[in-house]
Amino acid sequence: MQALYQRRTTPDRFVSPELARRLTELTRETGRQIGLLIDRLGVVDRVIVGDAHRLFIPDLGRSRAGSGRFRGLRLVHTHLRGEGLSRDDLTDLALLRLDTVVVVQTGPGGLPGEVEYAALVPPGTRGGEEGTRVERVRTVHEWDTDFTAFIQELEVQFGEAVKARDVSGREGAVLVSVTTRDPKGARRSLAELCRLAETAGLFVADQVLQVRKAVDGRTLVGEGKLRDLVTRCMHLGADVLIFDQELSPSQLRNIATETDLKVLDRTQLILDIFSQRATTKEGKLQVELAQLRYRKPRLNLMPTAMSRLTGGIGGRGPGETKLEINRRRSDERETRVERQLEDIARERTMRRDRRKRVGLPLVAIVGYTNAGKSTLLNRMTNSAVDAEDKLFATLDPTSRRLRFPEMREIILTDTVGFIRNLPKDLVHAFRSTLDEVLEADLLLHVVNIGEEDVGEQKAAVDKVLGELGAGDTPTLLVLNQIDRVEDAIVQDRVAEWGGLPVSAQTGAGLDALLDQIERRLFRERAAQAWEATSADRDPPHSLTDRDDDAHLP
Ligand SMILES: Nc1nc2c(ncn2[C@@H]2O[C@H](COP(=O)(O)OP(=O)(O)OP(=O)(O)O)[C@@H](O)[C@H]2O)c(=O)[nH]1
Ligand SMILES: [Mg+2]
Repeated sequence: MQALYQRRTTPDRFVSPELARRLTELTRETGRQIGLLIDRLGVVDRVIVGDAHRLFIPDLGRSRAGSGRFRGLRLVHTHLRGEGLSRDDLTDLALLRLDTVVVVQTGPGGLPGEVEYAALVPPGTRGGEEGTRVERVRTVHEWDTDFTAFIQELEVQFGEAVKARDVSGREGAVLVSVTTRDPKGARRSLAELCRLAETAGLFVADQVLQVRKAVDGRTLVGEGKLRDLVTRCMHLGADVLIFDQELSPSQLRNIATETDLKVLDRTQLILDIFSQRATTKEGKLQVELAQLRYRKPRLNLMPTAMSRLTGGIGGRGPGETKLEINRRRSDERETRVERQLEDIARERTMRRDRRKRVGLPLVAIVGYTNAGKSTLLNRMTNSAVDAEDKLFATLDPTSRRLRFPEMREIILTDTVGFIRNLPKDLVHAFRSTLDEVLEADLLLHVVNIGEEDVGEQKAAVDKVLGELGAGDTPTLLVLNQIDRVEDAIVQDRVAEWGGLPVSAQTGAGLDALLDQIERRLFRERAAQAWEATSADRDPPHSLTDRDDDAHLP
């Protein structure tokens, strides 16, 4: 067996007849399958001895030879009982991206018999089923296909298929969602994941939704699906696999190790977007804190899976975070970032207290990402805050004064958008920013009624508000983007939820909204104050009578 390492085959044969014969002889002697991994030069890279039924390929490490999508290794192995290429063979072919898998039957007297081989082929190839083509040859002696030409042609075909799909040069990703329940909800969530991926600068090559009876604890999707995903990624030139579900550290490691792809989950994707978006010092620190916390339980478990992430999607950090950092350094950094954030939060509190002393009511605009919060702030205060058709366009809160008649004023604050399944670490890290929401006297909850799943979006926002402890803050529901839908739909929504229909874009309905805000903040309060104070027999205290010259940052 050891001597097999010294053997080689000419590069232009899949396997030379002499080598094949040596393998079948040894198989006959030992009663075991024997396999060789052979590189492109025809040199034996590894000898693998299996049992009578199967062969276990050892971990080949993560380095892929050459620049192509193939590993640059082919597997040639023997079968004992006349069975053809097995499911395991095809799995190895796809998961390990082998150049080809060759099975040589051990014939009577230990002579090489019939040969079967399989290779991955680009989609749409004739005779290629599920992206794999299987061929049969009567004996190795008759087999004169030129291997070098064969693999070169395949690589060219793959290259062309990939180029035809992605002209943008962005990193390609395949999105995956696994659900045991309502596929409709999962589909919508997947569509949102698609927008998130594009926002992060990825090219979405494909989306896969799998409905299963139960999710696989080890790799979320089953073995067969995983193989299918790898083949798909290879076909599409995608290097990234993104799951809509949160992956446990061990699932992340298992999938990354088995597929040799960059693997992310929804949380990581959102973190990546935030780290690209963060511009202020506070924003950057908050994202870094969230990343540190997300990675902490994953640091020890997954040196390999994480090292795949250095650079590009999922590997970005706004601060000095490097993925290689060890746990101790990570803890130290976390403490330091927390302290810096506390300092900033203190300043923010002081600013807010000052505003409070001046007596200006705080109104915070909250809502699902891309609902139109910034557009509304701009429209109401005549400002030019960045408002775009992008998820998470706003990260840092912006405050503007808004003046009502009779010298009444408020501070209106635009905040970071929410999303369903908002990562817990992110909510915590953004705590000080979200304090704006907690301190508000009134919330404007903006929903986009043009969205099909506006109900779910609204519920997701209510849920986060509850978690933040702002569930009891007086709230005005703002049904935005009425210019995009039929009147009847607007009427239905109003009947169901109440709220004020507006269009932040056209300005329709804003007068009524302003009137409501004023009523809620001044008239109703004044009335309450009047009741309270008259009970105490004190003269009423006007809420509008404030020091307007007070300095506001
Ligand atoms: N047709 C229409 N489009 C609107 C309206 N309000 C906002 N938009 C558009 O919706 C997109 C998102 O608006 P933004 O104001 O950035 O939304 P946001 O809630 O601040 O989003 P994030 O900060 O990313 O969470 C932009 O392209 C706006 O032009 C509206 O009333 N009608
Ligand atoms: Mg915004």
